[in-house]
Amino acid sequence: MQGPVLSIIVPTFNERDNIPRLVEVLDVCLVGVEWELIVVDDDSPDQTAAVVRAQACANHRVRCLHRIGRRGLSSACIEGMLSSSAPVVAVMDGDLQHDERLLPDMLKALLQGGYDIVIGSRYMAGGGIGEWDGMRALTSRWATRLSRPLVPAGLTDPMSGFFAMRREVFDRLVRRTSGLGFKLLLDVLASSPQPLRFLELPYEFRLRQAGESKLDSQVAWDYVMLLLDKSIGRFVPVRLVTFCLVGGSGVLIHFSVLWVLYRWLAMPFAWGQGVATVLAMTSNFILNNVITYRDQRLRGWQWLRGWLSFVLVCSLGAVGNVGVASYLFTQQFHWGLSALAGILVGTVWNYAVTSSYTWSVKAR
Ligand SMILES: Nc1nc2c(ncn2[C@@H]2O[C@H](COP(=O)(O)OP(=O)(O)O)[C@@H](O)[C@H]2O)c(=O)[nH]1
Ligand SMILES: [Mg+2]
Repeated sequence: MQGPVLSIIVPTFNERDNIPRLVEVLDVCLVGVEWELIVVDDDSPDQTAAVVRAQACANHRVRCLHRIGRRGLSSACIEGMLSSSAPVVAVMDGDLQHDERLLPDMLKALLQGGYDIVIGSRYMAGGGIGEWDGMRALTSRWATRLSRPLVPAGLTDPMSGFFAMRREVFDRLVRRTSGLGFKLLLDVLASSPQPLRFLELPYEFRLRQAGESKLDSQVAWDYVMLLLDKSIGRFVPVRLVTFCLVGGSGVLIHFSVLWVLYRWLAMPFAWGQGVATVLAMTSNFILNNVITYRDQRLRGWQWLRGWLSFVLVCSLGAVGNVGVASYLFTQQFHWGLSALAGILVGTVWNYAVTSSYTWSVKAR
């Protein structure tokens, strides 16, 4: 029996009530096509994965990729695509908001050649955003505007979550993707070594069938990180940039605390300096936990363990900082330059070590 020609990758988080209907509509619109549905579920508490597996028992076209301890729409889709062998891969939401009837046309356009990627567009003639409220429509328009420098000219909907592409195109760019957040299409377009030849097909964004949207402030933050990664990420890791900004805020906190304790309350300098150091480190840890490493935020006991390791690592960083600066100073370097070199070494150490010990960032 021939393998699938079209793999439809559907990321899910708490979509159990949408799955049976999703399989039904795909079955209807893809008659005559060798297709498969790969649902990538991030261990949804509502047992979406179990519902998908139950469907898979009755339908050989369905399978489930169950990820544990992970979250993220884009990375889920990327891993789903990597698990498929079909010459065409499509990405679609699991809540039936995307119009599956576009899939046959997407497949046809890609198999005939001439296009690398076919995108379902809500913003071209014939498409629509359905019943979004004013705020959501405005946010989407702004997000689209921000993405302009990173996507091919003429594209109407770079924020679309519904698209299909040829597998070899995906294989060429997958190692360059950021895999951050919600906007995989933007990631794909900006990661391609050559501009992708695209076709857009209009569709009307439908109302969610069951369950709730997962769009929240985290998604907005992930989007900012994706834009930064795609623009300056080639030169410097985005996390390092936010880590340094947080470090800058720590210096302000340090001086404010020291001012209060030493100048106002007349505490001995060494004591004031010690308290200021611990408070600044704690504030840096809290901010890095919610900003730099938001996608793997530590909570509960993990938070305490993380704080301890952060303070330990940064204390060693401070020793290195002072050591390097003092050494350079004895070698007749300018005092400012020596201090700067010390800060640089300390920061890079803190960043590198806390990224693997405090937050243990995965390879991608
Ligand atoms: N695997 C996975 N899927 C997700 C995650 N967040 C959202 N999704 C799925 O991505 C699709 C789009 O999400 P949705 O909340 O509907 O976004 P909206 O349509 O922009 O409101 C849905 O199928 C969600 O279940 C996630 O962290 N992991
Ligand atoms: Mg949705």
